[in-house]
Amino acid sequence: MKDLNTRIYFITDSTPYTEKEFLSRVGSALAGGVDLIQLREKERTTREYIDLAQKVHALAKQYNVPLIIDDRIDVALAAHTEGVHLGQSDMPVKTAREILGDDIIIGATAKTVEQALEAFEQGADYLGVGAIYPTTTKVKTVLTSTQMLDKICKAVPIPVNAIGGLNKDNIDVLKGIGISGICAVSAIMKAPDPENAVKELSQAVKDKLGI
Ligand code: TZP
Ligand code: MG
Repeated sequence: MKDLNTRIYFITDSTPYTEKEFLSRVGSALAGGVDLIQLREKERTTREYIDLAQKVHALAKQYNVPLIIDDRIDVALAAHTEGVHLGQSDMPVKTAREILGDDIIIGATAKTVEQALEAFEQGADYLGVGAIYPTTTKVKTVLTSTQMLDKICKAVPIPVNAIGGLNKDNIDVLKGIGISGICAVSAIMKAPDPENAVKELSQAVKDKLGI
């Protein structure tokens, strides 16, 4: 199993920003101390996705933060990023692992214990589970209960992160569940000051969840 810190996992959304503003916000979040970052692009061409991945990777490297690419193993390979995140309709974890080898981080989305076990058995390094709350971020998802999150944490030995509508003021519901961290898009991306938002979120995770 990899030595992977998923405590504050920042997932980006570049849609409302110019590239300059987006990269500035990503840099600010990195300065705030995120542990893991995911570039999540749904509309860009392959070439644009690779180009942005290279730019975000250069930033993330300055902070020694691994960069995960959403959905696309070709983009992850092209930009030499540390990992890839695969949803239930993306390439199967098993296939991605065969192509990418053992060293690249592969994350997977799971909403049931069966999906969690399958992803783990196929070689996933961490799981994202949610949405815990309704989200304003563009995503095809359904709500996942904290009971299911708890069951998934107990079923697999790899890090499990909660995702969906999470912010510093509403994470109490996760208390006592064996998550390794939380994923956040809006709470960081849309904050007036992403650096400060990460610091506050990190403090809340420590105070309220003890992780
Ligand atoms: N998967 C489940 S919810 C979600 C994803 C990608 C979006 C989370 O975004 P936010 O803004 O933190 O609610
Ligand atoms: Mg996906």
